[in-house]
Amino acid sequence: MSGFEAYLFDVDGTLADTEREGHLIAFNKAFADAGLAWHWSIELYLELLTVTGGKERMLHYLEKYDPPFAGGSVDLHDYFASIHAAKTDYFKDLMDQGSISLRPGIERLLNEVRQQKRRLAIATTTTLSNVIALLSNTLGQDSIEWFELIAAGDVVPKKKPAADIYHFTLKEMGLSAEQCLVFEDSRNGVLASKGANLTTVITVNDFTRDHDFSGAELIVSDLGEPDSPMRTIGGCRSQLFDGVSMLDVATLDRLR
Ligand code: XBP
Ligand code: MG
Repeated sequence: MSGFEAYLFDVDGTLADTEREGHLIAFNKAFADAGLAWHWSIELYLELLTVTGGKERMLHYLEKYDPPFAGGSVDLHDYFASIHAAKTDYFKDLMDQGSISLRPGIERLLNEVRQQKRRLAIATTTTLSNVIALLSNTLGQDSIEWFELIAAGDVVPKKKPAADIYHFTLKEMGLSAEQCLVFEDSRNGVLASKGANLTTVITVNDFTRDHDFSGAELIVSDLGEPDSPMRTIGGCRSQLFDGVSMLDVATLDRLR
């Protein structure tokens, strides 16, 4: 095959803008339920997002902003697990309410990739049930089967920016890095994908547009739609996309 055999998608910030209207709200609801005076503002959450993984993020927050609690007698691992489970339930509720839609071009590209018999997978730091909730509520229950693999959350020892989740995905799918194309949205994401020597397309969002995406082959506003052109922002091979207003399989194969 001359083009990419497999398309690997990150979830949060890439498939959909899930952080502000999903995860942040869910975290604050779970904190309130636990009687904690922790309320994460958007500004604080922007900083906390540098730490991937909800449980890891909560520990980072405590160690930095509430050291006495962090150093106290509570078994933080179990404590965070219970809060994170509540947060995940709230995230599902928000997805079930239809509060989040897919980013421009995602559904179009997923359908084209399937029509062209290319392989699909997800490689994400988020919890698996969050992925299921997002896909079910945006593309329908059957869409979960579109992805040969949904590599998520704690399935690997080290989360992004470590490359573990991408190495795991390549191994599980029996693919080489050259055969795959990655879609990400953040610095942690591009560090992880490039750590596995994967060709990477970045679609920026409000939370990540100022990140350092060094190493990404292509950086764009989004994937574009016929009636809503994308903007090319940069990337070491962006010159291949001069005049391109929408990313589809044929244009993306230029990166192969
Ligand atoms: C983004 C993350 C996740 C979410 C929260 O994942 O870092 O931790 O912010 O989800 P990605 P959890 O961009 O790799 O999809 O609370 O389930 O971790
Ligand atoms: Mg992301």
